[in-house]
Amino acid sequence: MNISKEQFKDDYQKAFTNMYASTLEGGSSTQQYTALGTLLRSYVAEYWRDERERYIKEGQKQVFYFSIEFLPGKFLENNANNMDILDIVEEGCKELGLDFDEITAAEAEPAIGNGGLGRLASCYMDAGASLGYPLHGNGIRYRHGLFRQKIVDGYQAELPDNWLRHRNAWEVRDHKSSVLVRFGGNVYLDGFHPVYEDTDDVVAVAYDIPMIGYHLSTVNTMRLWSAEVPPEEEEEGLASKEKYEAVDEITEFLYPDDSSYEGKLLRLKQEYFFVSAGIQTIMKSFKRYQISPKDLSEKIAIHINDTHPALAIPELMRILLDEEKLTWDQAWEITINTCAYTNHTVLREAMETWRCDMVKKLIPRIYMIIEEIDRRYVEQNKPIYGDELVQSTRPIQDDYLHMAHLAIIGSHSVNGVAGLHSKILSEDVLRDFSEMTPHKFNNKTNGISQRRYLHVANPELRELISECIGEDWLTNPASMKVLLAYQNDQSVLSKLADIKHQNKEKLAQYIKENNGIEVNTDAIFDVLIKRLHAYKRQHLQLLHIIHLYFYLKDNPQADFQPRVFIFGAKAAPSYVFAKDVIKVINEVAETINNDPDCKDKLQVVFIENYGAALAELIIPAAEISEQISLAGKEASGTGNMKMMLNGALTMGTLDGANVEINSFVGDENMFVFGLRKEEVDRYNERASYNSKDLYKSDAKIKRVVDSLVDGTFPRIQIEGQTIYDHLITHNDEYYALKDFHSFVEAQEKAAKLYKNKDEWNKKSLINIANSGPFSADYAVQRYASEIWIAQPKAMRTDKSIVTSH
Ligand code: 475
Repeated sequence: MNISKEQFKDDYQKAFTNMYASTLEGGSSTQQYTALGTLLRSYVAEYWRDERERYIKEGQKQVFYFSIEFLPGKFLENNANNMDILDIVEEGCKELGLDFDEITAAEAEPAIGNGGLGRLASCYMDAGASLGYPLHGNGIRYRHGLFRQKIVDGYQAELPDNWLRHRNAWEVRDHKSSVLVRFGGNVYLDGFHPVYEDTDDVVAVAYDIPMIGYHLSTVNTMRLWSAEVPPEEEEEGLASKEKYEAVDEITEFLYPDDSSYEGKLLRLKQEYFFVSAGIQTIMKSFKRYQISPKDLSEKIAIHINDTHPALAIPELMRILLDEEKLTWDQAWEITINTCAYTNHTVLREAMETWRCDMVKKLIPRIYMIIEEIDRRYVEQNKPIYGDELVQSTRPIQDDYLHMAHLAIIGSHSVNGVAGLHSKILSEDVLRDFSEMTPHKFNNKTNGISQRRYLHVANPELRELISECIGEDWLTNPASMKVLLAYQNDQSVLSKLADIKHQNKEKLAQYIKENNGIEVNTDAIFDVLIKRLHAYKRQHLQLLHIIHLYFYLKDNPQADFQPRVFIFGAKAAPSYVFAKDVIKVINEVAETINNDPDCKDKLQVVFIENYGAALAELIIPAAEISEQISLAGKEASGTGNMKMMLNGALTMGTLDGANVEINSFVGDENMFVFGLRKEEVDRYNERASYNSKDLYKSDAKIKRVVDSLVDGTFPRIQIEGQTIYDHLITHNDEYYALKDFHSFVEAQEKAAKLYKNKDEWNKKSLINIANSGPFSADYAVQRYASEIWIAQPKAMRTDKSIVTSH
């Protein structure tokens, strides 16, 4: 958008005074942020409204991305960047005597997602709007996001995250779009008409956040629902204290489990709540514009992000049957053609199943419909596919509802999130389904926002790339490949190294302030940031660090490549192994960081409260990107793409999207180690891996593992035993010991390479140049053209929008 700096400054001062009846300079940084966010939102408000109306007027197909989690990260800088006014805002603030960094720091991060799944949804929102697709989010406005992590005595402590304390400058409460969601009670059919008795009603209130595309291509909506007591009940004094509490609870907090699942009633309530609100709203708007429900699948697509929103399928059926009075067959065909499902994990513990009696009691009409889906599924498919296949794939089995089965049966598309993952789905985890309906199965490798993770997070690198290859790559990331022409250009490589060094300095400053550790910024910054989970194998890195520590103790004079190991990870509060790994990392860090033999050579830092905001500080400083899950377990990973984009070299197994990264950059530009997926399968099939034997016969491994329990790290308590037991007593489920030597070797190779700065920088540049295909823009285009069958709008050529300012 076009706005002068003077105009902006004037607007900002006025906006502040309107809001707080005081002067901008005297405000707190939180107030300054809130006024600024509100002002920027007001700049796009009319355009946002116009775009919503245009979508309806033009009858363009709309896509609704249903996700129980989003992880948008902070909005301010990203939105200003997409509005092309980041410079003006930054300079304007400076001229007004304000500290822009403090203002951005004051923004509370909406931690309404756990990790990869939620962040992916937000990258897709950004890409959708940037490309001009009508792609809207539908989710939950949790009043408390994921807990804040504090490290106390080396242990993780969980504190509440009250991110809405100072209100959210970007959201608009739209109470007129409220809908009623019904729980409980009795339902019976009067003919074909359902009669509800004694239901417990909840109002879903919409909070809309603008999703602002790059160069303001379009503004879409992320709609988050909040639960409230129905106003009628309130006005007539019918709502008890218990009712208020029960309603409040629905959107009170986000379940803090990543890639795992617990069959809690409240979670099921959350799932139906946001799905029902979203589907009802979509259908209502159709009625308003007199679109026939029979045309539904030509006008909208509903995307089911993992199984959590799979109740969208029976909810859509409910409305088509009970309210639109379609026949079952008509409704079912429309539903399948409208819905598509993405799977994000193959871990057994993450597969949702619900006890049928629970579903029946909470949402009786929906359960009736699911039973009918199940009955017809068996009836229609048994004669074609035989009993065995049908029994293994039906939604209801042994009194449990299998959400993935429901999602697959009720969708026209099922996709995994990286090549290997999609292959595992169709050949193994979901093989029976893919045998029956192979046409539904496809792959959509994940993508990331290069705008957030490069343009905004690493502006110096963005500049350098543009200096070299012009600006085309900003909207056409694949053309970053042109950078390859500079792989031997010493001046470019040395600028690249300088930028990395500056980013390391910035991170080092943060570490100094928050951890009290002065890290050596000439050392390799080796980064492992992601949720803590045994399959992601943070404990393998821990074993590696202990190995290096022993090496340094044994050889204090050795020529050792200095390294700073950086961890960031939250553990689910009830996940004992994960929490114990955090404690042990912190205690190993304590010992190593205080040992003079390790000074400036080996340092270990655990950054507290890792999340979307900190990622933007850490990723630009990363030199080694650790992606060390056991092959076959990590569906895709997206941190791997973000760090590659910022010039880190991947240290990885051939898992998830590492496989694709490897196919782009080749073995010589990353460090591949560890068992291949087929090898893991073979060990598992034959049960031929015995970690205890390996431990006993391998002195190096034994020494490292023993150090967890023998007092080498004096402040480790029982937590060392937990890891020891996992590795030795319980046979090392994720093959950390089996992969240990291969990992150490790859790490030695990296250390050696780092000594040759030119070579390292060249490989870093090659990684950046090859990261274009991982842009979320391409991923969204593939979803749009192959699954949603949706078109982007014709792009405007001018970049101005009209505001009343
Ligand atoms: C994968 N979360 C990454 C990322 O596709 C992948 C599951 C159950 C309950 C709560 N959260 C979950 C996930 O399964 C999840 O985050 N999966 C992740 O999705 C995006 O890149 O490999 O682990």
